[in-house]
This record gives sequence, structure tokens and C-alpha cells, in this order.
Amino acid sequence: MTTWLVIVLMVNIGFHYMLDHVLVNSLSIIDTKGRSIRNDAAFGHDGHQSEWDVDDWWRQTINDDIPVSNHRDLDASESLAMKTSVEGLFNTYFIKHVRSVRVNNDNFIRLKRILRSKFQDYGLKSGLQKVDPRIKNIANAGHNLVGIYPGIYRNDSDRDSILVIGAHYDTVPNSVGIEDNASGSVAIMELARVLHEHRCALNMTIMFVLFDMEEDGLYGSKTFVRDYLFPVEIGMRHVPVKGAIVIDMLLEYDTDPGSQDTSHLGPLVPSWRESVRANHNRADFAAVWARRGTGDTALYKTLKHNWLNQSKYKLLLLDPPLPRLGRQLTIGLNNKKLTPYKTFLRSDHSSFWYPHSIKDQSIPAILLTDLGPWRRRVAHRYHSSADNDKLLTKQNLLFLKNSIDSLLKTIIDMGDGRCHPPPANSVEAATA
Ligand SMILES: *[C@@H]1O[C@H](CO)[C@@H](O)[C@H](O)[C@H]1NC(C)=O
Ligand SMILES: *[C@@H]1O[C@H](CO)[C@@H](O)[C@H](O)[C@H]1NC(C)=O
Ligand SMILES: *[C@@H]1O[C@H](CO)[C@@H](O)[C@H](O)[C@H]1NC(C)=O
Ligand SMILES: *[C@H]1O[C@H](CO)[C@@H](O)[C@H](O)[C@H]1NC(C)=O
Repeated sequence: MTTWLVIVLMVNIGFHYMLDHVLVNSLSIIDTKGRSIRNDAAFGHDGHQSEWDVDDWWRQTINDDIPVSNHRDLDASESLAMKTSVEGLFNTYFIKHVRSVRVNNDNFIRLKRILRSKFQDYGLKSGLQKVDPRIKNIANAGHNLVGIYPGIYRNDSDRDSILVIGAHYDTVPNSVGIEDNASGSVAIMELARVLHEHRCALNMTIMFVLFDMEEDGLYGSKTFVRDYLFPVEIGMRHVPVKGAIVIDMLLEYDTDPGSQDTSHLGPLVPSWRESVRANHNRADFAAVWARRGTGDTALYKTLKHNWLNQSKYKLLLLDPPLPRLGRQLTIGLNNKKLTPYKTFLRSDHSSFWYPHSIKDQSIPAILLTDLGPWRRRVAHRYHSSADNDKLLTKQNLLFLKNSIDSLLKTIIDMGDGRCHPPPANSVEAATA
């Protein structure tokens, strides 16, 4: 989660009414008039699409300046860990290093190469999209790692659609960021692996993205939405985006009464506070952040419908009354009433809510999170060196696994998936 914010809220009640009925049942992209965005004009293209080639566009927009790792980068123990446990995923990729373009960049580059080659092993079309920070004192570029799991209609843009599943893989400079946000990154790698291993045929394309530079101001996700998702997939290929599920911190689970603090978010979403209170303030749930009355709600409902073991692992909605479309989110920190709600913009999902320079459009997007910064055992570790492997308890790993399984079920449900048993020699993911 980032504490940095450029996005400013703006009140513009005038836009609200016309969207209500349009958005509730819609998971596709809408503009301020409630139309699906299918016209080139919005993107400055002339509408001719006969000659373009997806691979060409991929080459132009997704930078390949860090090559795939050769497999020597992965030693045998790492590969084994990969195959046998969710905990192994943390060990393989994330435990050892701070991941920030501000420090240790060589290690981070090495990790980027390894993860990219893993995406390729999983049959994903993968690439690293350069993120130009343009911030003082950052010498190194960031890279979003994109991996596309093609749906059966990937080459037929009239029938294809896209679901983005994203998480940031960078950390603040002083932390290995096990919670924040290796946990979300692990979920991405595992979802990709399992879809591949089960040869799932989906009627929509899944775009897995590991965002860089979240901690520097959501730069990675902004770059992805602005420079790739909108101009290429929506503008050129005309493929509707069903939504984005962003995972940021998804590890901490605590059944002790009083383990969930509601003092910060509670006043903003009283209905959520009530349900937590009724459960003696236990931190035994995953949370979804969504804009009330938008396509976000439908995404949440689909996730909830597919959520596993709900009596043990709850899924709770926080849906503050935020302005709904991009432009409405752009002004308004000035408005004192809305200022407290800015906290709901502090991860990569808000780059889809407010697609940066494409002012009137918005993509349904939800954040899936454990609310770590407001959870007893995490609060004092947040953004510090104490966000480390001590959080990899069996209880936490089982919670993460349940979330990954639930996300998988959601993806297969949304894409009407047909999956196969894995090959006999593979090992199913299991937690320690
Ligand atoms: C789409 O077309 C490309 C190039 O012809 C091909 O390699 C790929 O397998 C096709 N993908 C699907 C999902 O049909
Ligand atoms: C969670 O649900 C799955 C699928 O229904 C089941 O196999 C598993 O045993 C459950 N786990 C727990 C901890 O209840
Ligand atoms: C894909 O599957 C979903 C869920 O069954 C269905 O609603 C949708 O119409 C299907 N889309 C296509 C293009 O077949
Ligand atoms: C994920 O990690 C970063 C810090 O490493 C943090 O700024 C961001 O707020 C985290 N996301 C959530 C949902 O906490």
C-alpha cells in the first residue's frame, strides 16, 4: 500500500445520477454517458484497424529491455520450492531482497528476469513494460511485468474480453515486504501456474500484472493503464475490460478478539464497522474496497459468490460513497468532507478508477486486501524491516491459500472455464 498520493478527490455530484443504473449491471468499461467505450476517436486513432498486428503493438508498447532469465538463475532448490508450497513461493522469490528501484536494483532486475521466465514457462505471453519514474533522485526505471493468459477468443476481439489480476511487487526501500506486497505477488504467480498446469480454457483473457513503483506513487499501474490497457487493448483491439482485481497485502489472519482496528476506516464505512464489531473486532476476514453503486459491486459479488470456506475466512465489503468516474476523482482534496476518503485510493486499483489523463473513463476495479496496516500484528511492522518472514505462519499461509483458491474459482467462473487434471508428475500446491 502506498502512502503517497497524487490523485485528488473531487466532488461533482452532477455526474452521479446518470450512472447509477448503467453501472450496476455492467462490468465493461463505461464513459460518463454510460456508453461502452468502443470508439477510436477517444484515443486519437483513425478507426482503421485492418493492418495492425497485436504482436507489433505488443513490441511497441511492452518493453523487452530485460531479457528472460536463463534457467541457471533458478537453482534446483528454488524450482522445487516453487512446485511444492505457497510458502515456497515466498522463499523462492521474495524473502531475500528488498525490491525497490531506489536500492539494490541489480537484485530486483534479477528477480524480474526470473519471474518473467516463469511466466513464459506457464505459457503466458510476457513482457516488461518500462516505467519511467520522472521523479527526482530515482535513477533506475521500473518495470511492470505483464503476463497474458490468452482466452479462447484472444484472436477474435469481437468475442474476447479481459480481466486484469494485479499486484505490486516492489517494496519500500527498507523492507523485504513479505506482507506488503509479496503476498499479492505470490498469489499472481500461483494463479498463473495453476491455470497453466490445469490447461484451463477460458472465454476471456486474463492479464496478470506485477506492478513496479507502487510505493513511489502507483507509477507502475498508472503506466500500465495509460500506456497499454487503454491505447492498445481498448483503443486498438476494442476488447472490453471486465474489470481489475488488485491484490495488495493478503497474508495476515487473526481470530483473536480485538485484532482488527476499525478506528480509521470505520467512520467512513459504518456498515463494515458494524459487522466487524458484531464479530468482536476479529481480523479473520479479507476485505474488498469498491466504489458503491458501480461495476465494482458486481466484481465483488462474483468474488463473494466464489469465496471458499466463508465461515472460517470471511470476505467483507468496504464500499465508501466515492465519486465514480475518473474526472470526479481529480479535484477535491480541497473538499474537507471527502479528504478522509483518499485512503481508499492508496493502492494500484485506483489507477483503474482514475486512468490518469483519460479523464472521463473508468474501469471496474476492486482491491482485495487483509487491511494489514490496521491489523494488530502488522500495524507496527508496516513499511518497516519487520514486515518479514515472521509473518509466514501456518495460519497466515492457509488464509492466503484460501484466497488464491477463491480467486482461481472466480476466474474460472467468470471465464466459463474448462480445466483438466494436472499432469501426473506435478505436485499440487500445498501450504507448509
Ligand atoms: C492467436 O494467433 C497467434 C498467431 O497466429 C497464435 O500463435 C496463437 O496461438 C493464437 N491464440 C489463440 C488463443 O488462438
Ligand atoms: C475450504 O474449502 C475447500 C473446497 O470446498 C475444502 O476442500 C477445504 O477443506 C476447506 N478448507 C477449510 C480450512 O475449511
Ligand atoms: C463466457 O462465459 C460467461 C459465463 O458463463 C458468459 O456469461 C459469457 O457470455 C461467455 N462469453 C462468451 C464470449 O462466450
Ligand atoms: C502494499 O505495499 C505497499 C508498501 O510496501 C503499501 O504502500 C501499500 O499500501 C500496500 N497495500 C495495501 C493494500 O496495504
